[in-house]
Order: sequence, then structure tokens, then C-alpha cells
Amino acid sequence: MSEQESVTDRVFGSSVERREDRSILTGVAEYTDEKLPEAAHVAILRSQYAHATLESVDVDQAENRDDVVAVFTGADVEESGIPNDIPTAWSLPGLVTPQYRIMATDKVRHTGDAIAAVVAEDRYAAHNALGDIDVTYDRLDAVTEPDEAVDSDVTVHEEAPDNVAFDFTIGDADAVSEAFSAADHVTSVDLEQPRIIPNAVEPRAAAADYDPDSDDLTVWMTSQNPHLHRMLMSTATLGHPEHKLRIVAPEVGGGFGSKIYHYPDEAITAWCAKQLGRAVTWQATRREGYITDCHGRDHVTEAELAVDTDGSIRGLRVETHAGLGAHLSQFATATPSYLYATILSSEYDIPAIHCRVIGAFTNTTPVDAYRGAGRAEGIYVTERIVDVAASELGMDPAEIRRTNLISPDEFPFETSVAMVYDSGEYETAMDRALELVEYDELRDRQRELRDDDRYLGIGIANFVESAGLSPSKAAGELGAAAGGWEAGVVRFHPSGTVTVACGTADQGQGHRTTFAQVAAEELGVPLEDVDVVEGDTDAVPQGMGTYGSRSGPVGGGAIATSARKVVEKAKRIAAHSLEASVDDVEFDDGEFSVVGAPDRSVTIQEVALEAYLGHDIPGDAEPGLEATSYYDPENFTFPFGTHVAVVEVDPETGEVDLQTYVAVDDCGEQINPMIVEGQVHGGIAQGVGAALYEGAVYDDTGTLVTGSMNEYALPRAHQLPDYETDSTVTPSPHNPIGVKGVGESATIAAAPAVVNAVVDALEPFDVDHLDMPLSNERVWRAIDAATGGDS
Ligand code: MCN
Repeated sequence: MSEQESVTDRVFGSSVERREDRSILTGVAEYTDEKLPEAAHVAILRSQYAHATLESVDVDQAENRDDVVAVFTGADVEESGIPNDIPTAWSLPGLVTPQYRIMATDKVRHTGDAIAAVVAEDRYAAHNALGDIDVTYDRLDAVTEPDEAVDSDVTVHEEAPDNVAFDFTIGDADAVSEAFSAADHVTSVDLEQPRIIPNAVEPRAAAADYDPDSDDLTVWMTSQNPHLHRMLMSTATLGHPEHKLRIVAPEVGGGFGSKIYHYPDEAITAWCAKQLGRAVTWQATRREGYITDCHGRDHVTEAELAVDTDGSIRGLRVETHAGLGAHLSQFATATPSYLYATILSSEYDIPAIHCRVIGAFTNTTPVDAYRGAGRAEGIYVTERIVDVAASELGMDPAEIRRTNLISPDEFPFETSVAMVYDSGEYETAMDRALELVEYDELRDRQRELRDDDRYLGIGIANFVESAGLSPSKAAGELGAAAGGWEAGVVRFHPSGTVTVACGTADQGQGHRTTFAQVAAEELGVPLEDVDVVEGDTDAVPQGMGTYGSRSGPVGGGAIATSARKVVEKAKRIAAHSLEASVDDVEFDDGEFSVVGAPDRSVTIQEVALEAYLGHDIPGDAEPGLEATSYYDPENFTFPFGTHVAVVEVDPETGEVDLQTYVAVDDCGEQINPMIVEGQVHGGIAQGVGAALYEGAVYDDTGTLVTGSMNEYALPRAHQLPDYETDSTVTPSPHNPIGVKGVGESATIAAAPAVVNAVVDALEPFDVDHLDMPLSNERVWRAIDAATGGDS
């Protein structure tokens, strides 16, 4: 126990050490692949082509190998009579939803589609046997780009002949037309946001054990939301009774969104265990992950901003083609629609916004939420076009932003794209960031350096983010097939220690630490007396999981709500013991005392024992001391902030040197400032990665060219500067602990901050926009084109 961890004086808000780190760092923590050491191994045959009709799948040779237990095809799955349809969890008007089988039967639509599964005694045998399966394909043309897909002769699904899965609009088109007619100036930008491939340290995995006698099926898996996985496996893919299905997420080595979804592979693994009546395990290889883990982004956008010469924004018009990949993943529809279009107002009072999003099927890996999901894409559009407008108007990028900021007295603020922002002090955070980076001095330096042909760029990005998906009713009205609540249990044990259970599922965020802090603070018990349980459908009553930066605001809200219920009940028992009226008893730091008679007191631990003895509790009270809450917040929370990146571009090579990065974030009350800072650090790295290095590339045949870490560039530590971070605190009124989410904020802000910086550096070359990733080659080509080949 560290000195810090025993702190009980206002434990909420202190940077106590992360309790999860010791076991992770010492290798004691157990991951999915270690759960069933005796299990047989599953290997999955993926399609050789991105688009083809399956003429035949001959598994005889593979099946005849001594080390192979069984080989299954899509036909076997179909014959087993399971529902076999991975669903989308968010419907939109007119949405086309083709069946998404766990193994292909007639056609393959991207190279990650599963065709057959081999079960063998060891992993190598299973993978070797894949080579003995003989598939005859009738190859078809492929389409990979969302804007091209809608005009293509290639049809991914017969149900959508034009490859359009949905055509979504939001905002008042007439009001936007009027704004554009009235404005002094219109800025237009075409932008592409390339696909990002998630790179969790641990690739996806599943292990399944089936007991035919009891019909109990247990699946350990890399899951960000075990209860959702249980529900989907039960109702949509396997048809296994929900109460006989247990999903456990052991230690999960990162997710970044990619482990939210129900993929075919986990269902195939569980199905194999049931077919064979024996334990099986599947572990994705990194290359397999690259073609099957849902990718992020994939937007092609045309944006226009109506703005007056003084910088006042009158309107924003956006049209986006969003790639969905070959199949609809669970939030594939919500991410480019409601999570994207509703955040286009960023921190600004934009009177009229209209956005149209065409979701298109392509012969590529499915696309879904990746850290920042939808909000990152939306903020990128706004923060980029605001910069271009500033440049066209000859304004400073900080000034155009300041001109349009929503002011603190305007909250709650309803945007023209249906969001009601909770609270914000946008200018304070922006001023702090500009002060930290020494903005005015930097601009002077930039001018000086240009005289020496050196190109410094300063990029500002403001952001607001809708974090903590909720509330259930509104989500349901907009098409969600899931709620926005979270379940939290707070249970005292007779000896006075506490177990907290929450339906969220950690993948590195530190919930075991921060949730214990929330409960310890509310109950007034030592931090070390609180344990946190997550990630097991048998140990937690229900849950919606961890994504959309919801665990702090919604999971934390559920825990605080339950803790307060526990304190209320304990107060009644304490009043009974102290022979006082409940109204005369006050609670402070774990102790109940009679108002005006502090010596008449009892600790919450003593009350817990009394509650479990049940010998002397009020007549209307049940024994025991625990509470469960299904906490359903009234709205999202809206974290915000300003990030500033400073780069120098080498005009000879196009190399971007990221020199300084300043981040000022406001995520409301901070449960653990060190963890918040860690989230910001990780988030910046991912945003910088998107801006400068990452981006999946497909060739015309639908083959992923960036199919491994050899070809897909992730940011390295040496490419990132020391970050300077700071925060302001504007509590959210939308949950009992004033917390706003923070897990995605920095990823959302970093990409536009860095791109704005690079484009700012290139101003002397008249470059007004460059698409991510800003590789040396792309930057160099832009300079070369501007200088007529003289660079
Ligand atoms: N927190 C806090 N004070 C606040 C807000 C949050 O102390 N005001 C703490 C929370 O209690 C939690 C952590 O910060 O321990 C992140 O909280 P939150 O913003 O609620 O996000 P979630 O826990 O729901 O995590 C999801 C978010 C998302 S959507 C992605 S993607 C992401 C991320 O978090 N993936 C991650 N951070 C990640 N961090 C790691 N290490 N690995 C991932 O895969």
C-alpha cells in the first residue's frame, strides 16, 4: 500500500496511484488467451479476395490431418439453425440492413470475411491446416472509397444496389441557405479523413467453455461491454439463452473502440465450443486484426462556411460520404450520423448548420467507432474550415475563434444541430492555452524565421465533445437499440469493507482506482477498503459498457447514486441506534452523529455490521447494506478545451517536426487528476498519429496495402514532444459528481491542432489544406507544386 493510496482526506480529486498497474507491469495480470490453457485452438480462414462469389469450400484435406479436431464452414453454421445475424445497434430512417453472417456462405465482401474455422490441438496446427482448405472463388470487382461506391457498378449487397446504406440529414437547410446568401464571404474545403486502424496492445481474443449437461456457456473475451456481448450473442448470433451465457472480460489490453463490437470471431469460437462440447480458444494475429477489427473514420467531406468579414460565422453546410465497410457494425450507423453531425458547432455559436451524410458499403473492413468516434471527425471539419476562413479573411486563427465562442452565460446552450451543451468556460481555457504556448511571441518568431526560409506553424484547435452516451429515452427515439444508463452496485460487507460493481469494462482507463475513489469519498471509508469489480456478467447485474467516454460520468454517476442510497439507509439505522430522529442525524466522513451532540456518533462500518446482524434495526428496514442503481443521466456531458501544436516544416524534405504541444482540457470535476492527464497524453499520441502518420490504404482490388505494422505507420515515442497540459474545471450539472468524460478529448483535439499547424507553416506556399496523414511526401509535394518544382 503506497502512502498516497491510504489518503482518505478528500480522496475524490487526488492523484492516488493506479491499482491496476502492478499486476500489468509484473506480468501477473491474466488475459483472455491465458484463460483456458488446455483448450483446443481455433484458426479462421479469411477470404483471399475482397469481393467474390464462393463456388465451393472443400475442407476434406484439412479435416484428415491428425492434429485437426474439426473443420467447419459457413454451411455448417447455417445448418445448426442459429440466428446467425450480427446486428447494427442503431437504426436510421431508410437504413438497409443486410444479413451479416458469422461465416460467409455464398459471397465474400471483404478480405476479413470468415470462410471456415479449423479447430486443432495446438495453434500452429490450426493455422497450418488453413492452407489445406480449397476454396473456389468467382472473383468480382471491388469498390473501396465511399464517394465512389455510390456511383459504382459494383454492388456489395443486393439489398443496396447503389451501396447506400443510409442518407441522413440534420439541421435546417433553408436557414443555412439564408445564412449563405447574407454572408460576406463563403469558404469551401474538401477534406478526407482516412481510415484509422486501431492498435490495441492485445489483439482480440476469445476462449469458450461449454457444459452440455447444464447448457452453461462461458466466454472469456476482449470486451469493452460484456453484457452487450452477452445480449447480442444470445439474441442475434448464437441463440444461446442469456441466463446460460456468461461473458467475462479479463484484463483487456487496450481497445480504443475496437473491442466494443460483436465480431463473427467470438461467436465462431463459442459456436465451436458448443459443437464440440470442449473448450476452445482463438487469438487474432496482428495481421488478422488489421483486416477484421473495425477501422475508424473514412470520411470524404465537402464543407462550406458562411462568414462575415469581421469573422462572425453565419452558417455551416457539410456533406459527407462515410465509408461503412462491407458490413454494418453495431455503431457504424450512429458514429457518422448522430455522433458526428451533432458536434459540428464545436465551441461556436453558429446560427445555422446543415449536414448530410451518405453511408456507403464498400469492399473493406467494417468501419465503426474509434477513439473520438464521430466527434473527432466533426470537430476536425469545423476546426479546419474555421482556420481556412481565417486565412482567407486575413484574420488571426485565435481571433476568429474568439469572435464566435459561446459565452459562459449562454449555458445550457442549444446548438443548431440538436445538442444542448451543459456548461463551459471556453474563453478561459483558450486563453490559458495561448498563454502557455506564448502565442504572441510565437507569431513574432514565426515571422522572423520566415526571413531565413524556416517555416514554423502554429495550430489551434478548440473542441467540445459529447461524452457519456445517454439518456436512454432520447437515444431510443433517435434509433438506438440499447440504453444509455449504467448499473452500479455498492455493497458493504459486515466487517465494513466495500465491494463496488459496475457494468463498465476497463481496458486501461483505471476504473478500479477511480471508481474506488468515488465510493470511498461518498461513504467516508478508507480507499483500501473498497474493491471494484467489472467485466463479468455473473458478478455485475447488468451493464452498458465502456465507450464514448461514459464510464466516469455515467458509471461514476451510478456508483455515487448507489453510495448515496447506502448512506441514506445507513442513516436510518444509525438514527435508530442513536435513538435520534433521522432528521437530527448528520453524516460526515464516514461517521453519523446527532446534530449538536457530536459525542453521540456511530461509524458507517458499525452501522454495516448492525445492518447484517439485523438484531436492532428499524422495523421498516430490511437487513443488509447495499444498493444497486441503474443510473440514466439527463444528458451527455460536454468536455471541452483548446489544444495548440507548434511545428516546423523542412521545405527540402517535407518533414514535420512537432516541437511543442499544449493542451488545456476541461472535464469537469476530476476524480483522479493523474489518470486524467494520462488519458490526455494517450489521446494526444493518437491524434498526432492520425494527423501525421496513420491511414489505411487499400488498392483497387480491395487488398489492404497497409496490412501490418510494417506498412502502417504508428507514432513512436521519439516523434512526440513533451506535452504541456493544464486544465480548467467547469462541473457538469448532468451527473451527481460533476464529472465530464475525458478518454477521447485529446484525440479529438490533436488531429486538427497538428494539421492546422502544418498548414499554417505552409502559408507562404499558398497551401490552404492538406489531407491527413501529413507524410513527408505529401507535404513535400504540396511545397513542390507551389514552387513549380524548385523545392
Ligand atoms: N476520469 C476522471 N475524471 C474525469 C473523467 C474521467 O478521473 N473528470 C477517469 C475515469 O474514472 C476513468 C478515466 O478517467 O478512469 C477515463 O474516463 P472516461 O472519460 O469516462 O472514459 P472511459 O473510462 O469510459 O473510457 C473510454 C474512453 C474511450 S471511448 C476510448 S476509445 C479509450 C479511452 O477511454 N480507450 C482507451 N482511453 C483509453 N485508455 C487506455 N489506456 N486504453 C484504451 O483502449
